[in-house]
Amino acid sequence: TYKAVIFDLDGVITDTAHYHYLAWKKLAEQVGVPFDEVFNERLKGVDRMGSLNLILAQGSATYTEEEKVALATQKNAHYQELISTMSPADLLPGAVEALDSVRQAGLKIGLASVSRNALTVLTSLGITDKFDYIVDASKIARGKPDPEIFLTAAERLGVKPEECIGVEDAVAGVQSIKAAGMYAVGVGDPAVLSQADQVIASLTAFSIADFLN
Ligand code: B16
Ligand code: MG
Repeated sequence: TYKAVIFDLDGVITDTAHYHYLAWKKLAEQVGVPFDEVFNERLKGVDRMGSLNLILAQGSATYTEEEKVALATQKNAHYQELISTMSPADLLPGAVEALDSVRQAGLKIGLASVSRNALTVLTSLGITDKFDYIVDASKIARGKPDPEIFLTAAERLGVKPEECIGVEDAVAGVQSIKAAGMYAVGVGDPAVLSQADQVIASLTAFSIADFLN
């Protein structure tokens, strides 16, 4: 029996994934490395410094730790500018309905986002109080694909990993859910998210009834 659903934020509940893409693209152009939507898939669900390292590895230049922190800070400033006008209108189709249906079915709801901007985004979307527990980057040591973030959410919700359903749009995120021993619902392209137990195109197709017995 499933007792909780743990949602990713970026790319599942709202399309900040696109804003991350735009901010990284600007940075990639600035440092002169190639960057496109295909490469961007590899950054989804990966934390800020991890993403920067993947981008810089596309070029031959080397950077000091200090220079890297400056670049990451610059990307984040641009990202924050892009998300500053977000509102409930930026909720992806089916997101609120999915959260409310899980609540109605009596299951707990967790959030597992490696974004340090997660709380700001949730506040702008007006959905912070829909979650029983929120795990963001400040609460964990290892990002996705490590299972730590999903395992922490389960533990704080008071449920076992095998009683959880994880919902993710990123390859690294699906890997994190599976490594945690949970059922993985992928949101997006089945070819990209082949490691998920089930793939849906968007949360409008999420049906908690399928998991109840
Ligand atoms: P920040 P999620 C992740 O959020 C994004 O998918 C990923 O692209 C981003 O680099 C990461 O957050 C860090 O975000 O720079 O705001 O700390 O998908 O786990 O909700
Ligand atoms: Mg995501």
